[in-house]
Amino acid sequence: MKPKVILVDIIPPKTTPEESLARLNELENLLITYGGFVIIRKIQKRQLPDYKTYIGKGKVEEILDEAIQNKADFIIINNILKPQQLYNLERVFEKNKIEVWDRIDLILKIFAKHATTKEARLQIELASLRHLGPRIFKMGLELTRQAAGGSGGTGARRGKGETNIEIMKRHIAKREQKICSDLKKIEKNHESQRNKRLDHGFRTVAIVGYTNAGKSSLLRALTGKKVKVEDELFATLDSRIGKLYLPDIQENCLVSDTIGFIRDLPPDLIHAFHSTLTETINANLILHVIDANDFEIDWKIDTVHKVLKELNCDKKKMIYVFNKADLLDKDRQEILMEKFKNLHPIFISAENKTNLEGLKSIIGQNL
Ligand SMILES: Nc1nc2c(ncn2[C@@H]2O[C@H](COP(=O)(O)OP(=O)(O)OP(=O)(O)O)[C@@H](O)[C@H]2O)c(=O)[nH]1
Ligand SMILES: [Mg+2]
Repeated sequence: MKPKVILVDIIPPKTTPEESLARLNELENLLITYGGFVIIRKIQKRQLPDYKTYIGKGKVEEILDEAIQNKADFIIINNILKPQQLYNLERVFEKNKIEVWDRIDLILKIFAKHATTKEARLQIELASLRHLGPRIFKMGLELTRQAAGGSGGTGARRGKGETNIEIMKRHIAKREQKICSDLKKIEKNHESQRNKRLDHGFRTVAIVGYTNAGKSSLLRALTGKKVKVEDELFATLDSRIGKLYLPDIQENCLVSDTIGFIRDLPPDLIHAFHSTLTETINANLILHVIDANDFEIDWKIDTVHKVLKELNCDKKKMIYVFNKADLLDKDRQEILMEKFKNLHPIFISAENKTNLEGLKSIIGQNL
């Protein structure tokens, strides 16, 4: 049976109703991708999150009551919490066997579910360790306090607790090191493959974009490469490469697809995926695929820019590919053309293979 979930979003008071709805809808889509079922959606407007529990105290009580009444399995907070805040919340809900996740926990669980390659699995484990790590230390601290037995604890017992934390820390650090060195090896392997391709004189084009924009569909439409296309967030977690002939310049180039980007990805998480993103980082040209039919288009474009900046790719040549044009009526397409005219958008449909010839020409010109 699918887990029953309460979604909670803490937003600044000035957030518009549309924006707050879009934020929760996206979280709900993430949850559906994971395989959960929303029973209640909660929003709290706050200038600053509560430093102890992120959600305000009264709201925590209210959510706990409703969670018990509705037999929720877990609650997900649509923000990035500090380890201490998550830990404090977990302590409120654990008595009723209700788990507390933040946005990153949910994304990591989806990643873990979709990971098929060794590389993806290692990267996710690394990201999880970095995200969970501090929370594990907090648990260690709690153990120490318990071991010390409150104010009357003896030095010897306290010492034992501290040792536990040290052991945990060392264990995590060791595992991180091992994962990083395994990933380096995989990256080396990618590099030698890339060098071989360069020896063949191929130039490279990387497809990037917000998750679910149609990146894999575009790779498939352009190169015939059989890749997974799903109406799910984060369907792709690895990188795939296909060959594309460009008639204008009578040359083959290589096109790569990669993991989708999303709002509020902490840099740590992006860097954990470095190995997968190497094709993007090294590409000669970037195709930024945008779901043109999405009303959240503005901040999704901004999000992709931010992630590219994080990867030092923001100075690369970029083509803005407005995909899913088959879903737009003429008026809307004209509005978008005008609104985004300084991005020089090209409208295509990866699904209907519309205007792919035009796109190939532009790729040729820009290479
Ligand atoms: N109508 C329409 N749907 C499209 C088009 N291109 C892709 N889609 C649909 O959009 C959804 C996402 O497509 P994908 O190609 O998997 O998107 P992606 O960007 O690779 O997504 P992730 O790998 O999950 O980040 C699928 O349901 C596709 O069928 C298009 O041109 N028109
Ligand atoms: Mg994909």
